Amino acid sequence: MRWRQRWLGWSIGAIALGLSSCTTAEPPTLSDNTIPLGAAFAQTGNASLYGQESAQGAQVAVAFFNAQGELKDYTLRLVLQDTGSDEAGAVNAFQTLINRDRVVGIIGPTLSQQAFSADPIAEQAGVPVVAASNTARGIPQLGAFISRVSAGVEVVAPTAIDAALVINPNIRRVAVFFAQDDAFSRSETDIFQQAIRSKPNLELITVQQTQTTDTNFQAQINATLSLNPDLIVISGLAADGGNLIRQLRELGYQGVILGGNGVNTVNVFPVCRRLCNGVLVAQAYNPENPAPMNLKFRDAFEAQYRQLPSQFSAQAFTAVQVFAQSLSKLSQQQELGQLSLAELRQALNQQLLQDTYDTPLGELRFTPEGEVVQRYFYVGQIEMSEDGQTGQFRLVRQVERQP
Ligand code: 1QQ
Repeated sequence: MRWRQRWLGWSIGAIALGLSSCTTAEPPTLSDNTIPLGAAFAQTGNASLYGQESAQGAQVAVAFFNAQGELKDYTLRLVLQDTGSDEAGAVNAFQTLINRDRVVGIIGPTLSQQAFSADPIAEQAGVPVVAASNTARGIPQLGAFISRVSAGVEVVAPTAIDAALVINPNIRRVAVFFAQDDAFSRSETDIFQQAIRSKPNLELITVQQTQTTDTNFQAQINATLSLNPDLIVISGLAADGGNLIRQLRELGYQGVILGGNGVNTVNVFPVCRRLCNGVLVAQAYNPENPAPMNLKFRDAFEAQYRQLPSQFSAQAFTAVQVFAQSLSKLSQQQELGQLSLAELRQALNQQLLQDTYDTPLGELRFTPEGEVVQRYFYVGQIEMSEDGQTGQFRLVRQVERQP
């Protein structure tokens, strides 16, 4: 009797062990021949002014590459998680995508300020991240799994200072504003300030600090206008940047205004309206780029949204393209579903860093570190309608970067 009980106990224990090893076993890497690709973009808060444009570009891309049969037996599925506009939201979105949604890679997050917190989590987990809107210095250097298709401030910003001088060769006195609570803005202002100092004819007359949460800039503007600037250079995000532009004009400034990547969205138009008119903006995308993939992208985007795509949509499309084409190449070498998820993520990261891509941004490739190598950059100028209700970026300059 006693033995029998003991045997029963052992068997139950063995069954329990068996069951528990069943429940902890890895689920299949890909179910239903669907490949989940993560997108971590701000859909709420201040940064959603960029994140919504990014999400639109990524959605258009997934539909486009699926329709094209890029992945043959597989379908790409975009899993979008809202990062909100702060670091904690981005960390959460990354954790959910990595552990619950079991994505093969992540596009995002929206802000560089978020990337410095969230990217180390993906790096630790061995999940490839392709940033589509992070332009601060140091993003690709966050790890072997981190790369970007959004060209950095060091290549985009100096072009814009040159353009301002072409438009008005009489510029001498330059004032700089930057949002000191944002990693991208701090990084971009460093580059702008270096570019200004490198021009013998320019004098940097003041550097004013703001916050991305500020709505009133009167004190800094009054201090600046008393110094008679010919050019004001702004590094901030869309809402604060747009308000600053509006208040500069309202307080009587008539000189040239140059904005960085933070004001590179049509979503600043409702903030400064007619007063956005004439602002110069450094850009990494030109909707008129004749690259074949840009024509396809524009068609697909316009069919869905009835407007021209912005840089943030184009860069998000490009990030999806990088993943889709790399997965396609990998699947020609091996059966993707037979790899463990960790192996697939690792192989995908290696593959994507090797290829060259014909994208809406033109031809792209990566350095071994994951920094994007892109050939053309642009300076746009905001052109608003008389009533200030609609606007566009008009191309004023294209610059080819020496390889
Ligand atoms: C960054 C940026 C922002 C202005 C747009 C998302 O470039 O945070 O890196």
